[in-house]
Amino acid sequence: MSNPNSLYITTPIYYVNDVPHIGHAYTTVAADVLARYWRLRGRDVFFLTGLDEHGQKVQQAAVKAGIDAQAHCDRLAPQFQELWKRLNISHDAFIRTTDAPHKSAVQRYLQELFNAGLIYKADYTGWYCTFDERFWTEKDVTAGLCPDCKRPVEQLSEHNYFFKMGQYQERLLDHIKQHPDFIRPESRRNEVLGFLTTQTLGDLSISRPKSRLSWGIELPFDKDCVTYVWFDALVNYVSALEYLSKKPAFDEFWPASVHLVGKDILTTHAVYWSTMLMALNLPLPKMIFAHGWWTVNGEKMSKSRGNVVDPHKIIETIGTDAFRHFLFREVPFGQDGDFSQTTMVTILNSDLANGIGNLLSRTLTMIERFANSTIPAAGPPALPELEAKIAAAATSLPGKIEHGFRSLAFRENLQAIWELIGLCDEYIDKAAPWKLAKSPDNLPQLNTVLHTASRALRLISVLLYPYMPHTAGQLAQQLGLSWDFSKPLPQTAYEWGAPFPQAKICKGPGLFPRIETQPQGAKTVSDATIPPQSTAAIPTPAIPAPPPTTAAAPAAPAQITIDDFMKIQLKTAKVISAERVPKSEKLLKLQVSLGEGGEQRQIVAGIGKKYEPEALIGKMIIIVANLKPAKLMGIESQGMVLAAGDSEVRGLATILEDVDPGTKVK
Ligand code: ME8
Repeated sequence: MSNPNSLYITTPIYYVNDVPHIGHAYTTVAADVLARYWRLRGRDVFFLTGLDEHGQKVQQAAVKAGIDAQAHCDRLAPQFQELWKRLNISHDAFIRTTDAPHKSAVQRYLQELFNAGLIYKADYTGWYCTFDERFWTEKDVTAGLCPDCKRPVEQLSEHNYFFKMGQYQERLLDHIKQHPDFIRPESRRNEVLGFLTTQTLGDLSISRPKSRLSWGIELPFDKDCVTYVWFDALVNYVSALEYLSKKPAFDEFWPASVHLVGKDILTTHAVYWSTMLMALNLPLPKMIFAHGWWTVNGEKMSKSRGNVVDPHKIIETIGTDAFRHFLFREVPFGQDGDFSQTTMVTILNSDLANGIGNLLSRTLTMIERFANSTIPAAGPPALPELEAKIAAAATSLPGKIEHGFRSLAFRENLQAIWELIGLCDEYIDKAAPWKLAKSPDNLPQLNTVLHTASRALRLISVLLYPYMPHTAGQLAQQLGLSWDFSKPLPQTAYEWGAPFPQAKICKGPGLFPRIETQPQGAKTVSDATIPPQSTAAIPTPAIPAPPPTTAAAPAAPAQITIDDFMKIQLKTAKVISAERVPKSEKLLKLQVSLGEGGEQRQIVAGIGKKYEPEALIGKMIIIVANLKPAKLMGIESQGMVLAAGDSEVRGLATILEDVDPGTKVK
């Protein structure tokens, strides 16, 4: 790569045998997160994704759909492109292996290897698996089944062309040993090393007779054969640079900085592609990163099981940024992960609704109320120890994140960002700006708290951008910053101590609504799988059930029996967030938690004359937990807060001792 500022990121090119699912989305969003981070840092990024349109799988899918293979590809390609648009994927090029310039490039490389004597013709007999499109040797096959997919194999004999892959075994082994970052993560590197040290690398069959498979690129030296789909597909990484970039890009971007792939296709990349490049005298990519595999509720995702997760349905319910966040928040990149709606909802509620969403909303609400909607300059310390802790965390964070992106530690980066969010929450709780606001003497300290929280949010917005581009934009805009994330940001954006103009804030609606698992709340997550009979059509997104709008329960009689009383379920609940209901003096909208990992609720309570919303956060209150949901000023309330007083609230009911939220009260 001639230009050290250049960076070339690729995803696999996906087979167009069916609609895209969460696995395809995973690799593509990962590449997008990287691309966005480095572009914002000023690197010249080329990000390539696309489609693998030849081969048996695609031909079979076209036959099943009853249409010509090219028509089938043309029908499916927009579905991938549409999903990438919805997922905010910022690829620079989209390759389709049926593009004419790609086909010529493949033929040119084949001819070059043939002329160099690196491709030869021979007879071949072996056990063939149609599904995996590959031959197996006698020792691989047990009971007539493919060792990979366990489908029956058949014995086939045919003329074939072979690429002299075996002769590169030692060179490849040396390359892997000398370049510790070439195959990542370490466990995958060891797998490939283990294979190359214990087994003999054979030559690779790179042709298919047209009589068996016609849907492929014709061999330039034999009109009766097409090339093996992998020889065609892998070449995309270099052919795209020849015709899909705005300027001649081969010298600038090759070798690729990172090929992102799933663990299923590590061998084809680490062994086939590397040896092909050696034969072509081209440098090897700097890194091949094989990430893990998503299962669904512990099971392999497959069409026949009917559990293939449809990204469209998830986006419809929780939104693009929340989905992008979820993909990397829990599962370390490189390891397998299990998709479950419950985990997704728990992560989203705690990280987004109660985490970053709440931090922004409470900070801006206080700036509105106590600082005339302008971020104040910092005054003297309010809580010196916590302020020092925040400053230390925030100062080291950009460096940590950069290191994380170099090693593709997507999850660790999010963890570090959320540590800062947690520190800020703790800071606001302890500094209690709503108390400071009561006396003009405390105004300088109050300003420090508001300033520090805003400064942290500014940094968080930059660092979250690669994962959640839309949210980052909203954060910046609400903080009154005029940042343009489509261009590199100045270094000062990453510096904790950089000047912070006293900007006017622009508070908008909450960033993330809370998600319910049952259809009683604001938003629900419905089944996100693609039905097994799904065709190539874009699945219709699930529409969440509308929340019930039942009126409040009738007034209780003057005297009730113990049985009547036992019908009322009272519970302790912890206030997570609180804000005023617009245009109401009395109503506050509370989000309360009924315990670790447990339920959360929204309650609208008429306590706004007595309490400032900020003063309630973290308080343990008592609620009627089994009251039918009702709407107050158009906002759903899922319960009632117990308070003393008649028409005027005098105080909230609470428990003297320290009990867990969700504890029954009787
Ligand atoms: O293999 N979990 O295409 P493909 C995580 N055309 N990632 C998954 C996944 C899952 N359950 N399922 C799929 C091909 N993926 C070839 C590639 S490249 C020159 C040719 C992702 O449509 C993951 O990136 O089968 C995996 O490697 C890729 O999709 C396979 O896509």
